[in-house]
Amino acid sequence: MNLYPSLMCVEFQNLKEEIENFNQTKIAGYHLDIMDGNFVPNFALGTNDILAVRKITDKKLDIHLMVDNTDNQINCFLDKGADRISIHYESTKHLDRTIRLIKSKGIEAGIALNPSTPINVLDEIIGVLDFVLIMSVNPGFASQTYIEYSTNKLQKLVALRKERKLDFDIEVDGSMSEDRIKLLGDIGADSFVLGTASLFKKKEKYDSIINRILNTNGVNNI
Ligand code: S6P
Ligand code: MG
Repeated sequence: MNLYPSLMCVEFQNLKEEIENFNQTKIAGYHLDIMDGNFVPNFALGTNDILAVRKITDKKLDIHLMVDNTDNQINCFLDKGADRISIHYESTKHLDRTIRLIKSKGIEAGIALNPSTPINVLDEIIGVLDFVLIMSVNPGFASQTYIEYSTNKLQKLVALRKERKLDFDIEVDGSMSEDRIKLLGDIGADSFVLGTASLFKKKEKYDSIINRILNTNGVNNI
């Protein structure tokens, strides 16, 4: 199980301190939401933010691009220290080309799906992907309500992975409470974005929350 706190939810005046704190925990890395004000009705993070975070952690950087016309924008993100980049199915005309370009740089490549986008749009390209990101809220904002049909969508994706004998990682992003992580982890999701639902609205230390999530989900190397 891989946990990625969303840096969009961190108080930015404390960013360095927060990352130094998270660096001591068993998270897999950081989730960075890049928003352009077009693909989603909000702005968040940019290329310099990725560079800055890269300087203060060795953990993975999981970049979630919510920008229009990813084919044209992708070059801005290939040399910033990302370990994983997801691009939205709905954002681009040439998914295959852009996914292969990301992979050619040694970066894990994933496709993110908006809640209403069915998984069958991945039918042809699925074998090329390192991961699929299921959005369980409409992208653009933290602190939203979980969209219930995302659970069924995850079940379909897990079944497809089994049927095709593939091993891509499945990440879920949006309103991931501790209970929901358990439920979705049992179904077969591997990676989870931690935001207000699981981490930032709690008064507890991050380390305790992260250890509890890993423990509850049978990850015993803590
Ligand atoms: C939303 C973004 C997400 C949020 C995350 C926050 O557009 O892609 O990564 O940062 O969902 O978590 P929560 O628990 O507040 O939904
Ligand atoms: Mg995200």
